[in-house]
Formats: sequence, structure tokens, C-alpha cells
Amino acid sequence: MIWYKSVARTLFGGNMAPLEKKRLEYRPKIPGVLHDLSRVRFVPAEKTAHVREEIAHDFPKTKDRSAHRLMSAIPVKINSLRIGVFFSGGPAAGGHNVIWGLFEALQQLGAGSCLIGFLSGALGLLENQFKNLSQKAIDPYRNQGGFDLIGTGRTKIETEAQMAAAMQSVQEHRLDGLVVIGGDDSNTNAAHLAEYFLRKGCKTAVIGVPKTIDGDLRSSEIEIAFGFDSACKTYAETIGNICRDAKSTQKYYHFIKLMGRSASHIALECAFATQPNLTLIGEEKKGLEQIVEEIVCLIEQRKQAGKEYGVILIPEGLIEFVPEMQGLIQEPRLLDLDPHGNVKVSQIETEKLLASLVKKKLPSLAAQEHFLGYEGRCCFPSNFDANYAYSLGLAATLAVRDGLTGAICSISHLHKSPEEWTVNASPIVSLMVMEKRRGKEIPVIQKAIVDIKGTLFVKFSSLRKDWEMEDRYLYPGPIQFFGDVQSEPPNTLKESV
Ligand code: FBP
Repeated sequence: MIWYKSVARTLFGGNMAPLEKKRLEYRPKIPGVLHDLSRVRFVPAEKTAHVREEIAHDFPKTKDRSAHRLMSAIPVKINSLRIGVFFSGGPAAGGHNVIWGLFEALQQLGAGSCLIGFLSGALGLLENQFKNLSQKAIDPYRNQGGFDLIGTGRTKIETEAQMAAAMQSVQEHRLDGLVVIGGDDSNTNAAHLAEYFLRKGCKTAVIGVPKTIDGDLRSSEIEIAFGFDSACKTYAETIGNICRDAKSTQKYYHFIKLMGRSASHIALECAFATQPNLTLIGEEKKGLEQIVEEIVCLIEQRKQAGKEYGVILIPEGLIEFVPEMQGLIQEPRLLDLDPHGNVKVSQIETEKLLASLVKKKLPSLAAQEHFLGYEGRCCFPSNFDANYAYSLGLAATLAVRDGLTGAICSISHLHKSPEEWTVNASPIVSLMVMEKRRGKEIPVIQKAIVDIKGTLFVKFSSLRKDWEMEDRYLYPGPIQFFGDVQSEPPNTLKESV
């Protein structure tokens, strides 16, 4: 504890805000199974991972790999490892803790270990732009938000030339492992790299770490990716503040669009955290007219009850479930795709569109539109994400040590205390499906959308009528780093067990 303080003081002096410095002191809580890395090993799990036939065809070298679980056992003796890491896609709070975890696990292995970070995402790997991640480099980033230690990017690795460039970089650095910290598309990249390296006889293992604020990288093993909790808590603070403003001034309807790409997980999580009057969930697949009618009806009913204000949450991915909405928005930029073929939904002003359509029916409506997106990606990680991401970093080093490749690390039982968490690694190919991107069927990790038959959504449906008319707003305030609720997992995890 004392040395953290001295590091902060000597390295940064007055260049850190008080909370930045304070966060350097936090020691992440880890699963019991990670307390002594010299006494655990990834062993094949009882349940074999199922790989779809059409996917297996593209991944002959990695299709038959088993799922693994970290168990008490004496590992194969390895004194040092060389690992490379990069961030991929949008930032998510906790990323720096994954690097810290990787580093500390390597330190425990032995003196000859090294960690290098490729800069600006996969591009750094392709161009061999990197940085040595020493203790001195990592220290100021412990428990801090963002990905700025090494940067990130959305470069897709797809061509044979790109695969070869990636292999050249890992071989030049004699890497035992390459860790890809990313979402669904980035881990799809990782699966392709693992397959290619095996095919070419390259010994570098490729291990994925699940990151994304969107909450859509999930499977039976991956309960949530890191970053979701911190982003939702950040948005929930602002939504709560807006609810209170709405109730205080009683003159506006607030249309709040929330980031989260296709799936509405963030909107659903924030709905539980703040209980606004209406939360649209894309996965309900309502038509545009129905949605507008629903909002109009809400506003009219509330008016009759003397309430001419309210708060409405809109997931940014709504547009993907309401086909008429795409046609209504004329600007060509709105159909821009990212390098992975995803529609850039964060740039589509759905909140403004809906407010204007409602206004056509209710001209006296006083609306305020908001977009909560980028501000949730680089906040300080909540203690939950700080613990989770750090543990994933430790696990990823062990996955390399234990000879896994083409696997994504995950942690289960996240609704319990960290001590009780269990650590797994699943073959990435078992998460993949064929999907049409840019008009072509390609293998990708399936995005998990909100299950409208699932426990969480069913609970939401039973409560939402009450939230419409009664103001049941909750004001969660900023992320809590100290005190009773400092390590609360997201509602999504608590409610879905
Ligand atoms: P990842 O899937 O890479 O984690 O990114 C998530 C996200 O924040 C989405 O919620 C959002 O639609 C998108 O990134 C925005 O991307 P960009 O940073 O390219 O504007």
C-alpha cells in the first residue's frame, strides 16, 4: 500500500487528480483459485465445447479443442514467458487492469518474463509498433479508466498478408502468447490468428479476453464482459440526475439514447438502476408507429395525472430492430459501416428522430435529447470491473502457460464474492456462427441480444407499468469505490441467476 503512494508521488507529483491517486492504492480482489498461481492449472472441463459444422470447416486446427477450467493442480514447470497484448475496439473500463494482471502473473513465473503492448490495436501488431510494458510503465494505470497506455483501434485482420504480418511480429518478439483484449469481432480476429499460427507451425498461443461495454459478448461461460458494469453505472448516475431534474422542474420529457450497439443490455441494466418512465428494448421488435404511439400514450396519460415531464431510455441499437427507421434517416453517413461491417449506430440520432415524431403528434411537447455513450467507456473501473479485469489478466497468462490457444478466458459466478469466482477458458470457435456482413456470409462470434423470455426481461416487464405513471426514479449517484455497495455487481448478473 505504502509503495503505491510513493510511486504516485514520485512519478506524478501533482499531475494526478486526488481520485486518480487514491485509485492506485486499490488492490483488486481475486478468485480463491488465483491466490497461488503455482498450484493451479487449466484442465479440460467435463463438458465438451460444441462447434457448428459450418464453422468447423473453416477452423480445422482449432475446432476440436476442449473447454478448460482452472483447478488446483501442479502446473508444468515454466520459468518465464514472453507475452504480447493489444486492445481492440472501443475502450471499456478495466482494460489497464487486464494488463496489470498479465504483468503480475508473469512476475510470479520468473525473472525472464516479458510483456509488450502493441500500439493502436491490431494495427500495432501488423506494423510491429509496440511498447515494453514494464512495472514503471504500468504503475500509473492501475485501476484507471481508458486504454491510453497502448491505445486501441478497429483494424480487422482478414487477408493472408495481414496474417503473415501478424506472425512476423510475434515471431520477431519470440512470443509464447498473444493476448487480444476485445469484443466479439476482436475475438473473432483472435480465433483466425490462432488457426493461422497453428497452420503455419508458429508456436505463439492466442488468447482472448472478453471486453465490451455493450454486454453482448456472452455465452454459458462468459456471463458478461468487463466494462459493462462501469459504463452502466456511469450512465445510471447521469440518468438519475436527469430524472431528478425532470421531477424538480416538471417541464421536459428527456429522450436519452444509450450506447450499446445492437443489443439493449445497457438500456435494460440502466432501467433497473434508475426506474425511468419508459425504456425501449429493441429486441421486442416493435414497429416505429407502435413505439411512437406508446410514447404519445405515456405522455397523455401522465398529463392527465398532472405530470408533464418524464424520462425515456432508447438503446442505440433500436434502429437495427425497426426497419422503417433506417429508411427515414436520409443522410448517407448514417449507413456507414465499421471495418467489421457493423452499422455505426452510435452516430444515428435516434433520440432526436423519436422526439420529432412524437412532437408531430403532440406539438406542445417540450423535449430534451441526450446521448450517453463515450463518457461511459473510459471512466474509472468500478471495483467490480477492477477485480474482474485484473483476474482475467492473471487467467490469460495462465492460459498461455498451460498451452491453450484459440481460447477466450472467462470467469463465472460473478454475482458472488470474488473469492468464489471460478476461472474458465472456452474455444472461441464454439461461440461462432455464420453471419452476413457486407453481403458475405462469414464466421463471427454471435452477438448475444436481450432474451425477452429471460428472467431479467420478464422481471422488467412486470415492473414497467408501475414506473410509467408513478415516479419510482432511483438516483444511484456516482460509482461507489468505498463503503457498503462498493463492489456491487450489475443488476444484470444479480437478476439473471
Ligand atoms: P466494442 O464492441 O468494440 O466494445 O465497442 C462498443 C461501442 O462502444 C458501441 O457501444 C458503439 O456503438 C461503438 O463502440 C462506437 O464505436 P466508435 O468508437 O468506433 O465510435
